[in-house]
Amino acid sequence: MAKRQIGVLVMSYGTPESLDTIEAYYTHIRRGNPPSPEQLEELKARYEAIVGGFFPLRENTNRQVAALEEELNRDGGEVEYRCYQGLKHASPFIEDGVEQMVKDGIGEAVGVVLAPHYSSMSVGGYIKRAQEKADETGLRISFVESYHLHPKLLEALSVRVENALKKFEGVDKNDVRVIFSAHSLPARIVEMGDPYPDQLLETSRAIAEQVGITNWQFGWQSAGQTSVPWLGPDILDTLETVKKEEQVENVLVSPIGFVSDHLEVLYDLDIEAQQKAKELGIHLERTESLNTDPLYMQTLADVVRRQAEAN
Ligand code: FEC
Repeated sequence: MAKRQIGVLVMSYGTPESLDTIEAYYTHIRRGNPPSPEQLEELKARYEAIVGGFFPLRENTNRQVAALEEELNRDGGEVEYRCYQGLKHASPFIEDGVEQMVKDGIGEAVGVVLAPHYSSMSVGGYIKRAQEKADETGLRISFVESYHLHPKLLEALSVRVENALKKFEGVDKNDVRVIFSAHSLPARIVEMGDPYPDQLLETSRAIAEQVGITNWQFGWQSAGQTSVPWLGPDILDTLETVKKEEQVENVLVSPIGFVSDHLEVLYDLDIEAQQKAKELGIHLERTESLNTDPLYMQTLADVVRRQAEAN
């Protein structure tokens, strides 16, 4: 008997194909408004700085999607899961992923985003686009909205914090200020009652408990350059405050809002924040990204299976 087939739309941010396509990518992020020449140059310079024009997020997303498909089908059960990529700002776009499933004869699907915390401005946006395309094409789809307290995710993140704390040789773990971080969003999400800030704090608190640390705080990073206020304070200001007001000398940043090595980690933390820390005389380390950590793949597989069963 043929196995029941379930499509999995694995959604992720997307990255340019090459330095030449940064403008089109940036224009898409800005909802069709091209960036000014200065904005474009500034973004190109950031990509050039991380890896000389190689875009790590693309390869990392490919690997994550392949590893998730393997994990989902590992037990050889009655269901065959088929994973499709759907990117927010690059090809294959979210709509392309849905269309491809339908072309391949898939009738039911689950969508999941490679970002554990829900905001109407992040995950909510992915889901809206996928649902619209699914309605248009007749695909039955439901979504995992968040998985920020999944025990396996927490374990993977806690192990990373424990390992990175060992880099501060001779320093007691509670003398290292751990800053859990995530992408900032426009501050109006707070008035909208968006769960994003609370979910991030819940993840931070759970990791701190597992690792047994009390010296931690949360910090926002990578705010956009727009005229509206963004959630803050920004991590660069936080570094300055903790050094000047609390004489903190050792900081570990754990970017729990991201699951992969990409610009916001490799530039905003490893170059920009590191530079700031050097100026301030702070020893700064960062936890490793999840990428294809088996515990992360098991987290995703578990939430996808549960969603499929709930359908
Ligand atoms: O490595 C790469 O090529 C891509 C790295 C990347 C990730 C990422 C994740 C998130 N973003 C989120 C929100 C916003 C909002 C705006 C915005 C703008 C940018 C720009 C770049 C960029 N983001 Fe991003 N984001 C990444 C890259 N992001 C490049 C444009 C230049 C800049 O502002 O730095 C503002 C849009 C606007 O102008 O209106 C809002 C959120 C996440 C985490 C969740 C997720 O992955 O979806 C939230 C990775």
